[in-house]
Amino acid sequence: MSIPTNHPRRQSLLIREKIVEGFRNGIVVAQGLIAHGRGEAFDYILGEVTPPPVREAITVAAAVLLTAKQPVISVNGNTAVLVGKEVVKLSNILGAKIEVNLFHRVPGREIKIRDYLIKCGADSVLGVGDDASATIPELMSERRRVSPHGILIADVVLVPLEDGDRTEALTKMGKTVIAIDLNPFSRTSQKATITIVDNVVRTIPILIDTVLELKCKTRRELENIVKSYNNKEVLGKIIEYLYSRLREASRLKLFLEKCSNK
Ligand code: PTJ
Repeated sequence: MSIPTNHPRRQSLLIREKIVEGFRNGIVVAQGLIAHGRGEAFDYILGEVTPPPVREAITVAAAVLLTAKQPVISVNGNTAVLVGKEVVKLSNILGAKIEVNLFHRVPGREIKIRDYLIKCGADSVLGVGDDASATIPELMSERRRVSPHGILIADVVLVPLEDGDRTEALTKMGKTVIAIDLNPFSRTSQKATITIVDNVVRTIPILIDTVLELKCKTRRELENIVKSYNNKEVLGKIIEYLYSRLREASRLKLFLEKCSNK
C-alpha cells in the first residue's frame, strides 16, 4: 500500500504495514495484529516519543546486558518483523544469542521466523524445531519450550512484546528479565526486573547506541549504574508522565469548549 509522503501519520502507518506484511507471510499471528493495536493506543498517549524515565530504564538495561554472562534476546513474530535487523545488530555487539520463543507455536512458524532473522544477518537462531527441547517449569503455554543452549541457561533475557506468564516464570528461575512493553500496567511490565515502556521500534536503536556508549566502562562502573535502579519507582514515573499528558489534553479540551461557547 502506498502511503503519501506528507501523511501526518506516515511513520505509524509504515510500521503497521510491516506488521500486516508479516501476517501475510505467516510470521505474525492474527493475535499479533491485535497486540500491535493495543501498543499503538498506549504509544499515542506516550506521544510516540521515548521520555526521560524510559531512557533511564534503557541505560540500566544496557549496563545489565553488558555485564551478563549469557544474555539472550527472545524474539516472537511481531518483534522479528518490526526490528529483525536491529535485533541482529544488538546481538552482534553484545555477543548475545537470539532465540525464537512463541506463544502461538503453530507448525513451521518458528522456521519462517528463523529464516527471516537469517535474512536480516543472524548467524544462528536458537529455539527452532528440536532445539526447543527444554521447558520452563510451571509454565503451561507454548512459551515454555526453550533452548537448553539459550533461554534455559541465560542469566539475562531481553523480552520484547511479551505476555506476563513467562516473565514471571523466568524471574522465578532467578533470571534478570528486561521487558519492552508499551503498556505499563501489563503483567509483563509489573513482573519484569527492568521494564522499558516504549515502542520496540524506538527502543532497540536507542539500546544499541547506549550499549556502544557504555561499552568502554569498567564492570564496576556498569554495576554502579544498575545498583540504585528501582523498577517500581521508574514505572511510577512513567505512569505519572502518561497521566500528565492526559491531564494536559483534558485541560486543552475544556479550554477549547470554553472558546467555542463564547
Ligand atoms: O508471536 P507470538 O506467537 O509469540 O505472539 C506474540 C503476541 C504479541 C501476539 C503475544 O505475545 C501476545 O498475545 O501478547 P499480548 O499479551 O497481547 O501482549 C503484547 C504487549 O505488547 C501489549 O501489552 C502491547 O501493549 C505491547 N506492544 C504491542 N506492540 C508493541 C508493544 N510494546 C512495545 N512495542 C510495540 N511495538
